[in-house]
Amino acid sequence: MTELERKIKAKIPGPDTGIEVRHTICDICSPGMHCGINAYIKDGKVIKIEGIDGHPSNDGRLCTKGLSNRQYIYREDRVLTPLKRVGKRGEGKFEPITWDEAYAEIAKGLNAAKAKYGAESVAFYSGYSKWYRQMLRRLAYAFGSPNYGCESSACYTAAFMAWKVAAGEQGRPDMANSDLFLGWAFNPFYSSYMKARRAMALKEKGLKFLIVDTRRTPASEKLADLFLQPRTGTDGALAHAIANVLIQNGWIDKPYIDKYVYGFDEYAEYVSQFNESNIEQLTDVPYSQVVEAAKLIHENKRISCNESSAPLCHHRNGLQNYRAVMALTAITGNFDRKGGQLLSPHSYMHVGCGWEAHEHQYLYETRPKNVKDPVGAPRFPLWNYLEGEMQAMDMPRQILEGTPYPLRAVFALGMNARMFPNSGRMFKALESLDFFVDTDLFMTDAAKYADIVLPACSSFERGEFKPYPGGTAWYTSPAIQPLGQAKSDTDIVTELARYMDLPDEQLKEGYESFVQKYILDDLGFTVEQLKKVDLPIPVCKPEPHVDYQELDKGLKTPTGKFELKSAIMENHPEWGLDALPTYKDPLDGADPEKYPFMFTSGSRIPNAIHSRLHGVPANRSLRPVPTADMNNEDCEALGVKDGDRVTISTLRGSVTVNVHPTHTVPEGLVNLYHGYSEADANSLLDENHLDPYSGFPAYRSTRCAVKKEG
Ligand SMILES: Nc1nc2c(c(=O)[nH]1)N[C@H]1C(S)=C(S)[C@@H](COP(=O)(O)OP(=O)(O)OC[C@H]3O[C@@H](n4cnc5c(=O)[nH]c(N)nc54)[C@H](O)[C@@H]3O)O[C@H]1N2
Ligand SMILES: Nc1nc2c(c(=O)[nH]1)N[C@H]1C(S)=C(S)[C@@H](COP(=O)(O)OP(=O)(O)OC[C@H]3O[C@@H](n4cnc5c(=O)[nH]c(N)nc54)[C@H](O)[C@@H]3O)O[C@H]1N2
Ligand SMILES: [Mo]
Repeated sequence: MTELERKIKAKIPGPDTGIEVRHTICDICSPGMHCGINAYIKDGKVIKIEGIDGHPSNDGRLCTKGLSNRQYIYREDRVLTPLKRVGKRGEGKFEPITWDEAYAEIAKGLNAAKAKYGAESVAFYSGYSKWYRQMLRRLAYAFGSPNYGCESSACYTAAFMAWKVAAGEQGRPDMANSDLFLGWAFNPFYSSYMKARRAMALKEKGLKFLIVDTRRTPASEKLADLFLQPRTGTDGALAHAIANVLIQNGWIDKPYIDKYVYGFDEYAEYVSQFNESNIEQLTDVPYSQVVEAAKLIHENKRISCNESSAPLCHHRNGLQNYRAVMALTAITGNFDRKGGQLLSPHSYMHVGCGWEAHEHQYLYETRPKNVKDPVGAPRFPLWNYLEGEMQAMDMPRQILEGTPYPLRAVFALGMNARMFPNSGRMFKALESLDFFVDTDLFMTDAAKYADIVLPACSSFERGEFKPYPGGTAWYTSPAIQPLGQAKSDTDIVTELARYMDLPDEQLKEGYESFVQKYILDDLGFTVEQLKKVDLPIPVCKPEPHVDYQELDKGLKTPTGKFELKSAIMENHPEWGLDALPTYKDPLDGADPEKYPFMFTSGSRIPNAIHSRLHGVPANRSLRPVPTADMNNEDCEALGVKDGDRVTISTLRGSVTVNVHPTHTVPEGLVNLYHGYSEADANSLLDENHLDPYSGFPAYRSTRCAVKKEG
C-alpha cells in the first residue's frame, strides 16, 4: 500500500487525499440539541463523521443516534425524485416526475379540495422534524386553511400547556444552581446523552436527585438519592401525596405562596385526599417513601423539576399529572428563583437563547380570520385556546367521519402514520383522502399512500439557522449536494407558494428572509455574517436572572400569579375541565380479568428514534427484533425465556414480539418500543383514549394480555 493509499484508508483530510472536512449538524433528534458534526467528504460523499470539538451542544461527542448519520442519509430507501402514484394506495408503485409536474399536480389536487369543500378541508401536517415548521404553518394560512398541525400534538406541547396554564410561559429548570432535582420520568441516558453527562457532572458537585420512574433505569441507578417507582400514569396522585406531607408539616414557603400563588387553599384541601390511607393502593409507592421524598424536598432549598416532553403527558390524565409535579416547585417558593424554575425568553423553536425574537409574529400574523376552527377544537378546547392549531390526533377521525366539516386533502412534510394511536385507522384515513402529498427522505409506509411523494434532503444537504442556549447561533451551509433531486423542505414550501401564487409575499421570499427579518434583525447580525463563520458564535449575552422579577412584574396568567388553580379553566366552565390539577385513574376500560397486564410503549432506547433508525443497518443490528420487556417473575409464570415469542393483545389489536425478562420493569408491566413496521405498538392503542386537556394519546397506559407463542 502506498503512503497515499494508507492516508486515504485512514481518512486523513488534505489536498493529496482529496478528503475535506465540512461542518454540519445532526438533525436526528430535537432542536434542543442539534449537535455539531465534522463531515469528512471525498468525491462528494460523506465517508466519516465525528463530533465538533467545542460545539455548545456536544463538544466533540456523538450519541448512538448521531453516529448513525452516515448510514441514515444513505439509507437504501431514500426518495431521489418527485414521484407520482401509479398503483393503489399503499402498494408503493410510483413513477418519477419533474418538480414542475409535481407542483402542478399539487396545485391541482389542493385547489380541487378547496373548490369543492373549502380551504379548511386541506390540512398541512409536519412529522417530527421542526426546522421548517414556521413556513409550513404560513403555507397553510396563505392557502386559507386554519389546519396546520404536527407531531407536537403528541409530544412536548402538553407540558408546555401545563406551564402556560400555571405560569403563562415555559418554566425551565435552573439545574446548575439547584440543590435538588425532581427527575420525574427522567432518563436522559437513553433519550439525551448530553443531558445525562450534565446531570452526572452536577451530581459530582453535590446536586441531589429524586428519580421517579415506572422502571429501573441508568438514572435510577446512577443519579438517584431517592428512587420512587409508581405504577404507570399515577404520578399526579404521588405528587399530591408528597405535597400533602409538605403542607401538613409546614415545609412550604408561606410568604411566597401568599404573595405569588393563586388557588393555594383549594389546592391544599384537594391534595389532603392523597395520604397514608390510599397512596400505596393508588400508586404502588409505600407511604414511608412519600414521607422520605417530602423530607428530601424540605432539606434542600433550591429545587427544580424536569420538562417532561413525553412520558408524564402520554396518559389520559397526563397534563394534570404534570401540573401536580410542577406545583411542588411553586409551593416551595422555587418558581422564578435561582436554582428553581426560571422563565427564559423564547428565542426560536422553543430554544431560549437569551434574546426575544419575533418568531411568534411570523407564525401568527397571517392567520386567516373568519375561518372554521381547526381540527380537534371542539374536542380539545384548552388545546385550541392555548395553541390555536390543529390537534392532529383528531385528524384521522375527522377525515373518516367528515364532521364538523370534511377534511379531504393532506399536504405533509414527514408523515408517520404509525405515530397515531390505532395506527391502522390512520392508514385507512389516508387511503380515503381525495389527495395526499408526503415529503420525506425515505419511502415510508405512509408515503406509499400518497398521490405525490416529494424528496426531502437531510441536514447534511441543506443550510439552516440554529441558535443555542447561552446566546450562540449558527447558520450552516450544505456539506454535500442534495442526493438525486432532493430539496430542502423550506425550498419546497417557498417554491410551492410561488407556483400557486399564494397571497403571502414574505413566505415567497423564502427561509433566509424569514430568519433575517424576524429572528436576526434585532440582534444586529446578518445571515451572511453567520454563514461565513460556519460555526456557532456568540450573538448575545443573556441577562442574569433576578429572583422574583417576573412574579413582581406579573406572570402572563389571568391573575398574574402562579396558578395552582387555573383561572383560564375557571373562566371556561363549558369546557368541563377541572381548574385544580385533579387526579384521575389513567387506565382504559378493558376488563382487568382478561387484560391483566399494563402496557407502556415508547420509553427510549439508545439505538432508535421513532420510525427512522430501525431501517439503519448498524442501529438495527443492536436490537434486530422488536422486543418487549417483562418482569422476571411474570416471565416465569408465563413460562417464557429470553428471546421467546409472545403475543401482546389489547381491545384494539395484537402484536407478536420477542420477550426479554428483566428486573427493570415491575411485575404487571409490559414495555415495548414503538416505530417498528412489523410490530407496531400503536396498533394496540385506542384512538379515543386521549387526554381531554391536551388531546395527547395514552401511549403509556393501556391494559393488555400476554400469551406465549408456540
Ligand atoms: N407508542 C408510542 N408512540 C409514540 C411515542 C411514544 O413514546 N410511544 N412518542 C411520541 C413522540 S414523543 C413523538 S415526538 C412522535 C414522533 O413523531 P414521528 O413524526 O412519528 O417521528 P419520526 O418517525 O422520527 O419522523 C417522521 C417522519 O419524518 C421524516 N423526516 C425526517 N427528517 C425529515 C426532514 O428533514 N424533512 C422531511 N420532510 N421529513 C423528514 C422521517 O423520515 C419520518 O418518516 O412519536 C410519538 N409516538
Ligand atoms: N434514543 C432516543 N432518544 C430520543 C428519542 C427516541 O426515540 N430515541 N425521542 C426523542 C423525543 S421525541 C422525546 S419526546 C424525548 C423523550 O425523552 P424522555 O422523556 O427521556 O423519554 P422516555 O425514555 O420515554 O421517558 C423517560 C422515562 O420515563 C419513564 N416513564 C414512562 N412512563 C412513566 C410514568 O407514567 N411515570 C413515570 N414517573 N415515569 C414514566 C420511562 O420508564 C423512562 O425511563 O426523547 C428524545 N430522544
Ligand atoms: Mo417527542
